[in-house]
Amino acid sequence: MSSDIERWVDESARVTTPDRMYWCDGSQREYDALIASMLADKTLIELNQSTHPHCYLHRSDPNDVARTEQLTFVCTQRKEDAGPNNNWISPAEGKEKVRPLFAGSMKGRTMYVIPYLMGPVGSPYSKVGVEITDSPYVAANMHIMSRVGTVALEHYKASKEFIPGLHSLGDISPNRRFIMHFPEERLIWSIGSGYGGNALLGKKCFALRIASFMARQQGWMAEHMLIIGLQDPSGKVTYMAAAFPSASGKTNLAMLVSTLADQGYKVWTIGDDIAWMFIDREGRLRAINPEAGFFGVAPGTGFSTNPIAMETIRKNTIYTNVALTANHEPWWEGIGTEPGSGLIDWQGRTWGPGGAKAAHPNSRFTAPARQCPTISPSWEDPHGVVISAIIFGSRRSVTVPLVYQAFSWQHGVFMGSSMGAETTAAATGAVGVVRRDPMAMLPFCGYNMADYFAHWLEMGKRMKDPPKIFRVNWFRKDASGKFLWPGYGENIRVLKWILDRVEGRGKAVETPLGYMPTADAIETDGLKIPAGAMETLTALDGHGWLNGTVEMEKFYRQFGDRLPKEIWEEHAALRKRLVE
Ligand code: GTP
Ligand code: SPV
Ligand code: MN
Repeated sequence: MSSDIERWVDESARVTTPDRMYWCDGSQREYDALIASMLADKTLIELNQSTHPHCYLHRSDPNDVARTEQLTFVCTQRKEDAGPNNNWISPAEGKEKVRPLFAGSMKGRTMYVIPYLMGPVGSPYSKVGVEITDSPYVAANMHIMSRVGTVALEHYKASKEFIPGLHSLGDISPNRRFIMHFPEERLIWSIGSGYGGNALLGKKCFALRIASFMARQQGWMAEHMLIIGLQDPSGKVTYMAAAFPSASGKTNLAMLVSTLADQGYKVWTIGDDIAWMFIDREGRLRAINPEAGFFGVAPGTGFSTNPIAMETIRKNTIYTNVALTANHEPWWEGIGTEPGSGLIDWQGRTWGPGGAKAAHPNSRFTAPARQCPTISPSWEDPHGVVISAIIFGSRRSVTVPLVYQAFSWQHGVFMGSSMGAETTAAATGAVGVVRRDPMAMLPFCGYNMADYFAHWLEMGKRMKDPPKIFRVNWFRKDASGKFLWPGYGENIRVLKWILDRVEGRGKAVETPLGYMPTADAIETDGLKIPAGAMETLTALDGHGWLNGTVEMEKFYRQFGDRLPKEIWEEHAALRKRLVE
């Protein structure tokens, strides 16, 4: 055991004063013991073991059901380095503010020390974290989401580097909740929440906020992206990475069941939330999925929308804040079955039709990635996969067309940086409000986004043949609020066009926004879609876009002189193309 890790663990124990300390080894026996202890103290409810073997339900505190962006801080020495996109407080003040909350916070509890590896075993791209937590729920989730225990310590022996993350439930009060990042010393402190991205520190805190900071220093990328392999009729697989904001379709796209399967198009899953990407010796962009599991949105996941996810979460899955049927099976809105009578809602109350939602809109499942029927044979390849296309997508009921392609890497970076998105239930706060969410990283970029855009531009220059960049929008609505595009498995039609473009075949017209598919370029055979929908989905809303450029300008102005001039150039060029 390394003295560095031990020293930090001892120091943390002195502050938090747990009754017991337990070092996780990552074994199945350890996982089973964690589950047994949580069943005993009712942190978990056993689900129907014949329909859902080794599946459990956790109900979190009703005040603790989503990431809390307003309580999340990036503590750099200088405020400008955190940028206008982050809440900032100096490292010294941040620690002063939060340290008292950790004092004695683990009294009466067990401290779990969780060494974990982000990325495939044996990969030069993988990195080690150690999370200290007093939540057995977090420990069990980390078992699924990362590679815990001996594998991580083995990697540490070689790399000599680990990212420490101290987590305590505290008293789960939003008034005493802080998710603190100290990127300059690569440290995470999180207190007062047991939920997902607030508490599973390997995920958003390390693999995105701290990792994005490291990635800029070291010349790689840490992105809020799914990774898929698209297999064509010849059997060739082309890899793509796609950034969508939280609760906007990454897991679904990552597990897409192709409606063009009879033509030979199929999607392989590599990751559903985070991509770490590196330039290899040949100048290509390679991606790994640092995670080992899926922490996916339950509502809307159903047998018709995402059968692959449904298959993945049939066993060995922890459900959080879903509803419970009389038969002790998990249930949520959009699962595709009737709940029957005697449904219990996510807060443990009897539910009646017409009432509030039975499952929390941000209820989730935690499931091992290896259980996914479409998991790619390359998903744990230590060298990662070569990325040929990067896709940006978000929820936009109006204005943004179904798909278009950037003219160049630089134009693509501008496209990603200017992306607007309607907010979702994955974070607390209003839902459905349009905000700028560059590269779907607004809540996750551990430094000034002006520098992040500059880093993207720089990465493009270092690649030999950078991936082609695309924008998609599955979420256009008609006047009555219905989705115009069927989405889900039908998104394969858009991926096919993207593949065609990557291979230089796809037909496109040049528009002010970028290259858009010609009327016949997207396969519509067998597609059920309202009359005129395709026209709306591929039309150019010049007026809407001009208004959009005003919003973009407001957003960009916050960065002052730090914004790369290329972004302003692209912004001006878009305006010019729109008014011509
Ligand atoms: P995070 O885990 O929060 O990062 O979310 P995500 O980006 O992985 O989103 P996910 O795939 O879980 O989808 C979130 C919600 O969007 C679910 O309710 C889905 O049913 C819905 N959704 C996903 N894809 C589509 C689509 O193509 N069309 C429509 N209309 N809804 C979709
Ligand atoms: C997201 O909100 O983007 C998620 C869920 O993937 S969480 O782990 O809570 O961040
Ligand atoms: Mn996410």
